[in-house]
Amino acid sequence: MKLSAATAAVASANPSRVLHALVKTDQATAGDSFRSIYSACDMCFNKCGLIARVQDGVVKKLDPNPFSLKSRGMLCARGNAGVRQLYDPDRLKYPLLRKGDRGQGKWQRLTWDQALDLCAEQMERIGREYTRCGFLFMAGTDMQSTFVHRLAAVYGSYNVISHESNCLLSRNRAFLDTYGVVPTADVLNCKYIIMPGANRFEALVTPDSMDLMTAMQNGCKLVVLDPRYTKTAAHAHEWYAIKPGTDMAFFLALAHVLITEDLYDKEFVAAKTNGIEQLTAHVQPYTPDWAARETDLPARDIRRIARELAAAAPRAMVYPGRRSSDYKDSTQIRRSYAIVNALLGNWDREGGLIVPKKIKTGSIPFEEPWFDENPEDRVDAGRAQMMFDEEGSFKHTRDAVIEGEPYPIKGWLTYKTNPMQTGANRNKTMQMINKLDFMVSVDITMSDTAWMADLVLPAPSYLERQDPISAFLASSACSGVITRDPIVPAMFESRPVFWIAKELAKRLDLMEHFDFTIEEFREAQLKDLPEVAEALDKEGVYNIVGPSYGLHEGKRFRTRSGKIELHNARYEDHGVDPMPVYTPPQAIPENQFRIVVGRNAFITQSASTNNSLLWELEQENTLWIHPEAARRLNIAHGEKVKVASRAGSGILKAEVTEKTRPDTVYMDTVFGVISKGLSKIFGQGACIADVLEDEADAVSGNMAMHETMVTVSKAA
Ligand SMILES: Nc1nc2c(c(=O)[nH]1)N[C@H]1C(S)=C(S)[C@@H](COP(=O)(O)OP(=O)(O)OC[C@H]3O[C@@H](n4cnc5c(=O)[nH]c(N)nc54)[C@H](O)[C@@H]3O)O[C@H]1N2
Ligand SMILES: Nc1nc2c(c(=O)[nH]1)N[C@H]1C(S)=C(S)[C@@H](COP(=O)(O)OP(=O)(O)OC[C@H]3O[C@@H](n4cnc5c(=O)[nH]c(N)nc54)[C@H](O)[C@@H]3O)O[C@H]1N2
Ligand code: SF4
Ligand SMILES: [Mo]
Repeated sequence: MKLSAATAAVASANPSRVLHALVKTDQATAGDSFRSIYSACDMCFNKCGLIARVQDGVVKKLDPNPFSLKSRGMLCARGNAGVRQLYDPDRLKYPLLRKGDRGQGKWQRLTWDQALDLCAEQMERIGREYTRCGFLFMAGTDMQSTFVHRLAAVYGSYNVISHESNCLLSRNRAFLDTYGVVPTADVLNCKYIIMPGANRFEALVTPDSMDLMTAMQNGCKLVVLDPRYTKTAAHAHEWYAIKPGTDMAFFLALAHVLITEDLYDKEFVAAKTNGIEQLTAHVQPYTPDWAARETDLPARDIRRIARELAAAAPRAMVYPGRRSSDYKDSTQIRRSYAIVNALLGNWDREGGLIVPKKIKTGSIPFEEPWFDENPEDRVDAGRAQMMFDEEGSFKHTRDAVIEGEPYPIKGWLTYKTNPMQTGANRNKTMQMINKLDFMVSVDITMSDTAWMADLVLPAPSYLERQDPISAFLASSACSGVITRDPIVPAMFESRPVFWIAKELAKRLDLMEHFDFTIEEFREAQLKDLPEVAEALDKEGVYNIVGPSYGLHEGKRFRTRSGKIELHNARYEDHGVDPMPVYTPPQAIPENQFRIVVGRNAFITQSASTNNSLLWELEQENTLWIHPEAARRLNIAHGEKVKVASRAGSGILKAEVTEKTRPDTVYMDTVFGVISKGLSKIFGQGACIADVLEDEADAVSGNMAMHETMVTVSKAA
């Protein structure tokens, strides 16, 4: 805090000199064995800039890198706790082979040669017996995931999944199909933000989380829609505990008011959008009074908010949000956000939706070999109306593997992803795994997914790795480039996935595609970018400065009509409604609840509850239940309850709280682990993936995790 205050106070006088002095202060006083080394945090996907303070080869502390405009001198609680991820006694130390039944936890230590030979043999055999597409690759978000994708491509499988179909694909689908590109939000310069189903003060996204604070200090109004009273709701000017699954009704009603009261940006809409006539007719029935009945928001507030938004436009927005793995019609829900934004005319304007510049890095190209015997398409093809080919769908792939249709999948490699906790319906993930001949998992700890694998390979943490260069997009003139060099050497026998992929390629006769070092890869990436290389060296980050709005002026939108698609004719070709049509969410049966997913500021998805520093903040999860509901069920605060759905059940303590609607319950992720390798949290709380049913967004195939109804009862 002191550092950032001092930084802010003096940076304007002579930014560079002052910051360099701050970065180096400790080094001057601490002696020769002390080093300050730049890196990028990896406790979540934000890649905040950091400086590691190292004494005698030991990482003592992680500080924010004040040069990083994206993270603005911030390193959150999880970022600070990264030291304990590095020195976690639960780290995987050497390759392990399963002995005994799956999930029994009996392992045999292997040498790397034994482990890689076995893995390559299985890949070769499965490729031969089931075609190359019989092997599935799944990599989480990481700067080295590109090498897993490369291995899959040269091996010859197009069955590759990223984490995105459990995260934000339907949001991307909706905005891409409206604007031809997925924009970011210029939160910093905005004056009126509606934030539906996003939680920027707990689910941190840099710079948006910090920019929202600054914008609010500068007078920006924040309206939050969330069935839960989150920290973001607590700081908002207005919070509405909207009925889950009804946001589209609210936004269609906003569009109704903006159009019928002539409040929308007519000049902008005439020049840049397609389909205002159709939209005008379409939203006629969607009145605020109608929406009030659907959403539980008062009609007069819906009208007032529409008028206030219009008055603040174009510095007014519906925040596009992040995770959209929630409903079966999430693409259409997010389309309704995109359409209201278009009516406000905030596109490419200060305080609106923007598309910042991104640095184009080079690469070492490769050619994908052709395998005649491979099937026509991905295994999940055709299971959603408009799936992204490169991302696929975890939900649909898992179904396909269980069914063995349209063809069998028998091998699975997971890297830095933990679907046993993050894929809804854990029973189905187990069924999927039981269909496989061979599963290999690359992780830093014995995650629940690694626990189920045949072969577990230990990876170094982000503080021990050399990564490629990564160009990232962020809003408000702070996109940039960052990289990682090892702060300390890789511990134990851990090896980066680049090395693993290369060793497998060697054994599979594919070495021509991996004949380079990471240094050479980085050189290729930065070949035409000497200024980036220099900035990374001097300041640990390259920031793109200058305004990030007004960049699209005069350009054609990359959509069929060349304009913003209020009405999307391409959707009709795919059997998708060209404008969002509201269907009420399934009714909650009597004495049941809807369960929703969310985050707090000190847990990252499935990856940080066992961290000894963060564990001090939360040692088990609880079930949030409203006092009215608890009274009806005779459940006391702190009492153990059973939460059960058609998918499965869990037992955990009740947290009786007004922070959730009477018809909605909630629990944090990553407890109720099955892995005994996670020693701090094993045996604590319950696993929400056990309870969540696995519906999918019809258009994108994104997992839909908020469609589950549960019963809650006293645990026997
Ligand atoms: N601390 C922390 N920060 C993170 C992450 C993390 O794990 N931990 N993960 C990062 C990642 S990968 C992502 S994708 C982002 C996620 O960022 P967000 O999408 O902002 O985060 P979630 O917590 O998933 O927010 C969803 C919110 O929607 C609410 N909700 C549920 N149903 C409805 C509904 O029908 N309508 C409305 N209006 N609201 C609803 C939930 O109660 C929840 O509070 O966060 C990123 N930042
Ligand atoms: N129940 C539930 N499900 C969810 C969500 C939720 O909040 N709750 N959120 C959804 C969202 S938005 C997302 S983005 C996805 C994310 O889901 P995943 O892609 O599964 O990502 P994480 O949960 O972060 O899991 C990361 C895994 O990588 C390991 N790991 C961490 N660092 C390293 C490393 O440096 N190297 C290697 N090899 N492994 C490492 C961790 O131990 C962990 O097992 O989950 C989705 N599913
Ligand atoms: S938000 Fe926190 S955990 Fe995520 S990268 Fe930034 S500092 Fe690390
Ligand atoms: Mo995510």
